[in-house]
Amino acid sequence: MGAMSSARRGSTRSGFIALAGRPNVGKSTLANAIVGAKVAIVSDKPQTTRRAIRGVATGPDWQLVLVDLPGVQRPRDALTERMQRRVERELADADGCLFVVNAEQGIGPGDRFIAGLLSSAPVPVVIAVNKVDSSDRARTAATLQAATDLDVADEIFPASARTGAGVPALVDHLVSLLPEGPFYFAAGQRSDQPEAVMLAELVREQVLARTREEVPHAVEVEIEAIHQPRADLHRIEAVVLVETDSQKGILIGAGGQMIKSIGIAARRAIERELGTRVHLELSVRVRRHWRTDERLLDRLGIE
Ligand SMILES: Nc1nc2c(ncn2[C@@H]2O[C@H](COP(=O)(O)OP(=O)(O)OP(=O)(O)O)[C@@H](O)[C@H]2O)c(=O)[nH]1
Ligand SMILES: [Mg+2]
Repeated sequence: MGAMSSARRGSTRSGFIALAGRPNVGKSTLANAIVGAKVAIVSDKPQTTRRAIRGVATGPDWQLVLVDLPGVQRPRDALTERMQRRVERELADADGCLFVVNAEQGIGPGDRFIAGLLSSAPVPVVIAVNKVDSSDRARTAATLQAATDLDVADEIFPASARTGAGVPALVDHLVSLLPEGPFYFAAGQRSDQPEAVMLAELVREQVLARTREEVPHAVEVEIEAIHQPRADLHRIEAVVLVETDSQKGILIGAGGQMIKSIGIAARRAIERELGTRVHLELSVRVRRHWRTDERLLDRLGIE
């Protein structure tokens, strides 16, 4: 008995919390806010996240692994089907689910669909009513009530991933849901993504910030080479894949202006990430129907 309680005193909590929610509600922004580092790219376009990304937040005696996931939607092609299957697998394996909704937009059919999926989940569900910074009091109060009426969550927290308001209370509660156990990741590690995928995502983020309509969904980025000729320099070759010649034209832009501005912004983001100077060589290649090419999706790590 005495031995057991002394073992407990030194014990740690750790586990996995999966993020669920419609596209664009701020799941990735919230994961970044909780981790305190950029582990997932963010954009104002829906369907930004394509892979399950583990973001790691570590405290003195706890480790919270957030599984950022694609927004839940109706499956359409091989890409979105893979994304949805991944969401279901990750939810089944997690210790809890953080269901994110939009305070200003309120609870709609898409949120009810997800609540239906989660009502049979064998793990505790917590709702974050996000974006309270862009919602007024009355709207936020109405969304909090509508979230309660979904009758799927044990706890509901108002939060702003953008300002950080409400995030500490949410983290405290999520930590309380974790089972006792050793850390899964080294204390300094923030993400499970391979370096090449993280760098490709930083390029894609700059494409998403500059394109509209169908283009953001048609773009994927692949890193073809990473060389480090000197300690303070990386040379990176990246290819932006698109599906049609007209998308290629849009990405190159008049006089090559568009690809140039994507390249400059992506190079800066990559320099911050790697902490060295970077030479980034970007090219744009048409790869028809990449979203239905199972072998390419495998190679891109979308599984
Ligand atoms: N005002 C405000 N905007 C936010 C907040 N959190 C996220 N956003 C914005 O909402 C948009 C979508 O954010 P993401 O984090 O990419 O959303 P997501 O849920 O991960 O989207 P998918 O990956 O497409 O499912 C971006 O423009 C964010 O800057 C917030 O707390 N307040
Ligand atoms: Mg996302």
